[in-house]
Amino acid sequence: MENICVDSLILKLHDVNGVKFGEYKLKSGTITPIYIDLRVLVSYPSLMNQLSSLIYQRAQAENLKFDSVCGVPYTALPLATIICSRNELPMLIRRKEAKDYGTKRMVEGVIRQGDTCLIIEDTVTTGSSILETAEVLYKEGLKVTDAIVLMDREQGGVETLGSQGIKLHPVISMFKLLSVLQAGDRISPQTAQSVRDFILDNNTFRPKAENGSLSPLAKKTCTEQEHMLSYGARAKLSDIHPLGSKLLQIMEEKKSNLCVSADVTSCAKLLELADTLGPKICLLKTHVDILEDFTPAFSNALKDLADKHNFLIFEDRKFADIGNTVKHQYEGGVYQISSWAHLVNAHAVPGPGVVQGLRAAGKPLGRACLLIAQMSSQGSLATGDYTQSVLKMAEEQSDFVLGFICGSKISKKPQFIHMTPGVQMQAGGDGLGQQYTSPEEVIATKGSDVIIVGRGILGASNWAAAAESYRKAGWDAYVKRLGQ
Ligand code: 5BU
Repeated sequence: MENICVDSLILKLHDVNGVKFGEYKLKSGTITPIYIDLRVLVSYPSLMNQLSSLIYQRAQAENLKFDSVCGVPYTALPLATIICSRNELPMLIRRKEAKDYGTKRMVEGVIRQGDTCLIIEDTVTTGSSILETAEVLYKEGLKVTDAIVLMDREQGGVETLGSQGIKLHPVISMFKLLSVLQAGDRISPQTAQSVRDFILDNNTFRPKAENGSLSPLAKKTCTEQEHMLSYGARAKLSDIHPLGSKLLQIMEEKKSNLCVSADVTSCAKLLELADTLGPKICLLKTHVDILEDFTPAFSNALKDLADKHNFLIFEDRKFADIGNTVKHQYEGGVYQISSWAHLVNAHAVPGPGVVQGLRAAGKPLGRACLLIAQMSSQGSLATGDYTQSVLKMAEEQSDFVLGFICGSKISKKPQFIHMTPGVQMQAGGDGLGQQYTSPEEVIATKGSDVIIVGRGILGASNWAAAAESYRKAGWDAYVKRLGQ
């Protein structure tokens, strides 16, 4: 199967003006900030071929069963033609107007009653063009169970067609398109946001309240869609913490959502680990107080490795005292944590003062903290209402809190980064309360952003190979989540 990169095709669609931003009037009279016009594709044969392959791959991936293919006239007609020609599939052509002489047929090609026809479309807004084509095919005695659309504007087409018995399979969603164009610096975060708002407010299927705004239920679905933004797009959100932005950029660049928990007891071992695994990770987590031979020189060497391999350092200190005390613990003592750790974490038990104390020492240095909203250990008390209160505390101090330690996504704000410890390829535990979940489950199912792995890697004979398999598993799960 051809290896087609969807992101690069999206950028090409933008290059050829297939996607435009501005103010455009739709058939319905509505002004839209984004206009998708794929009629230009016929002038770009190589792009046309690649997009056709992408559409057909979708049909294969979904294991669709059909006897013929029909493209919605006119733009999808050449796409359907290429697919049928390359894969030797029978095609049907729907006429827009019946001929006023000869056979007066509305559909050209050989029709066998009861056959299933797959519809191909270039862009879907409400799904009405696909329905029109399906009606014509029904009249000829054909069945239509599935349709594939290259670009789904996510304004209710899937739901509308679904309610009529046609399953619509979008190849590129509007949210994916915006996220790639924003990450590629083709559009500003503001433009992307205004298009998202427009799409969400102009969904023909979602119920609207009497005042015309979306119902709370619909809003919930919308913010969930927002969280499906890529790491790169989230890095560019306007009100994200600068360090959160930096971390997300590193993740996107290195294709890594892996944080290694460097739980070793000698400085030399830790530095060796950081140098070996540096290229594979976005974050290195330390427990500085388990080192037997800590010296300030060690922290300088670690900072150099972080610069060399482009990762951030996270000291898993779990501060849990009144603000004044944590400030001293953070910047003073033997370890002077704030001088070398980009990130630290804290329990919310003491109340907001713990963040205030950390902020006093860390903010001038550009640092940030994570709040512990849930723990991976069995019988943890950080659940339910406690977790919700932590979320609230983070929202109120988002100038210094950039995310959470948690088991699954707890905030819908894409600015917050979720990190999950207790990760190993195999489920199970360590006999001392630790409970393990797989990278796939943590990222794709539970919606967290970063996997924190200690013994899963440190216990392997080849650290680099083990780290690579965790990096790949975490990244594959993220790609899967984006495509969902
Ligand atoms: P492991 O070897 O992958 O089990 O190491 C997990 C690391 O994450 C270890 O350093 C713990 O202290 C840390 N951790 C955790 O396991 N669970 C939690 O809820 C928190 C931190 Br918070």
